[in-house]
Amino acid sequence: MPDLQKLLDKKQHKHQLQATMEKTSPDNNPKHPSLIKTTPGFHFRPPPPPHNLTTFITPDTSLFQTIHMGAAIIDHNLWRLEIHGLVSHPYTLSLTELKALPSTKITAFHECYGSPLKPPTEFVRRVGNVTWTGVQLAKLLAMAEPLPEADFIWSDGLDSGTFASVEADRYQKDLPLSKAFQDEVLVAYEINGQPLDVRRGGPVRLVVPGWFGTNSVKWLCSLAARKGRSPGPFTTTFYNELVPGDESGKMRPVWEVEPSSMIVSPEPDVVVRGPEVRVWGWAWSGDGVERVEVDVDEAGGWVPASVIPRKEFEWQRFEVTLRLPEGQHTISARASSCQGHQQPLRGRRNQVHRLAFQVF
Ligand SMILES: Nc1nc2c(c(=O)[nH]1)N[C@H]1C(S)=C(S)[C@@H](COP(=O)(O)O)O[C@H]1N2
Ligand SMILES: [Mo]
Repeated sequence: MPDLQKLLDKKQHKHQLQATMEKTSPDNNPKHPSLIKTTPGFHFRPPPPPHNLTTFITPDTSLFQTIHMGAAIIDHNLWRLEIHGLVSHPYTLSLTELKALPSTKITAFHECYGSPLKPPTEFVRRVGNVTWTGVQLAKLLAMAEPLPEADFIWSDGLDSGTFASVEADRYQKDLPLSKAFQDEVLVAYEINGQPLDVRRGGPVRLVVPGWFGTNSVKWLCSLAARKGRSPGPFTTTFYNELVPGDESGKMRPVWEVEPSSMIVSPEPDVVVRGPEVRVWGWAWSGDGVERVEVDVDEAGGWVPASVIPRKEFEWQRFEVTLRLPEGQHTISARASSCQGHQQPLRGRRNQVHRLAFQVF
């Protein structure tokens, strides 16, 4: 293993064209000394309804969970992270060594794409907002010095089993080098200041802010620099989608999160005192939300809400006070992102959130 601190202090990493020999290659080997067992079976814990997600930071107990094949139970003393593949300096870190490296915190929304078995035409609001602590992936990769031909980082989770009748001996995802080297991407060991528990992916997981949860590999054990995309089921069979609006049937990976929003208050079906009604909620997008508008009774008269600008990758609070006459009303919220993408009104996983309530 190279001298970690010395390598970390290096301002730039040189690409060395020398051929490298990998010490070990644990790829596609479900047997790993630290793996005690994988509890078999799909597990999904739904999030609370939007009107119960009132806090800026979502407590771990209110954050949804998605597990495809089963949760990996890991011996923390035997756990190792291997950084290898097309790199000049492959190395391995223990948990103690990882935690001794300079750490970073990032607050980010965390959103599940939804079932990869269904077309993304119905709304999905599996989302929360949490603070992660860990080491920047870019720092770990810089120490290994990826070779020029590497263009993806393949990341492996220690869970294995079957999902939708497809067997896998690892949960493997990939990130293009351009995203892997962004400051926000962490090899994380804490959520909201607490160690990651088993179902959260402990002891260590990847966190890819701005991208769908599926890319944030839990029970992380391997980061490999490779040429090309991973051939595993979670990057080929699952988690690719038709480019919305493209007629030619072009596909794209499930990567960056599209703009979305949800109304936290008023909650559906309540009776509130008018005529002034305060509407507020959360909005998020991989590229940040620039604008949120609220519509009353589907009349298309979109009223701008105030939106808190984004600092990191957190969800953004929006708020507007409407003057509403007595009676039943339907409101919708629509977010537009910094790159000019807008939430669709219908027929898509990130379609606008619409709800009805009564004013007296
Ligand atoms: N190893 C592994 N990582 C995984 C998964 C998994 O099944 N196995 N599920 C992914 C999906 S689809 C999502 S949305 C997030 C969910 O993270 P959470 O359960 O901590 O909310 O983890 C991702 N990382
Ligand atoms: Mo997900």
